[in-house]
Amino acid sequence: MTLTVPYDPNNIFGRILRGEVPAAKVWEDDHVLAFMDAFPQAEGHILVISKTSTARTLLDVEPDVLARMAVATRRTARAVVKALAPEGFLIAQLNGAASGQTVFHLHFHIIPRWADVPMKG
Ligand code: DGP
Repeated sequence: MTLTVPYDPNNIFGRILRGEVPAAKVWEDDHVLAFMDAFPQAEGHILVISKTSTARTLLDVEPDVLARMAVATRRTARAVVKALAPEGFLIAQLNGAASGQTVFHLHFHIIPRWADVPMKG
């Protein structure tokens, strides 16, 4: 996979980080922000992003940033499991337009799952 698109600071997550676009924040520290997905595929769908990195995909993220994101993703998933008691949860992370990625600021999806509830869109 070739990354041909430079990081665009005006991508929607960059705008959320600068406070230009509102978001329903669920957890943050100095490095990572977790917030509700505006187009949820299931109840409790959350996105986890780095506040400091301009990585677009898993391939260009710095290892220390990736580690912080992974820990924050697990922390947030634990909170979602406690709050919503799903039967499972899906961690998704898309790389490149061909995979369906639409926002080129690296992010992890946390999507609660119930066996008898199909995922939306
Ligand atoms: P992806 O397809 O992996 O690039 O996921 C991008 C996600 O971002 C998608 O699930 C919808 C979400 N999204 C797009 N615009 C906004 C927005 O303005 N606010 C929030 N909270 N989420 C958004």
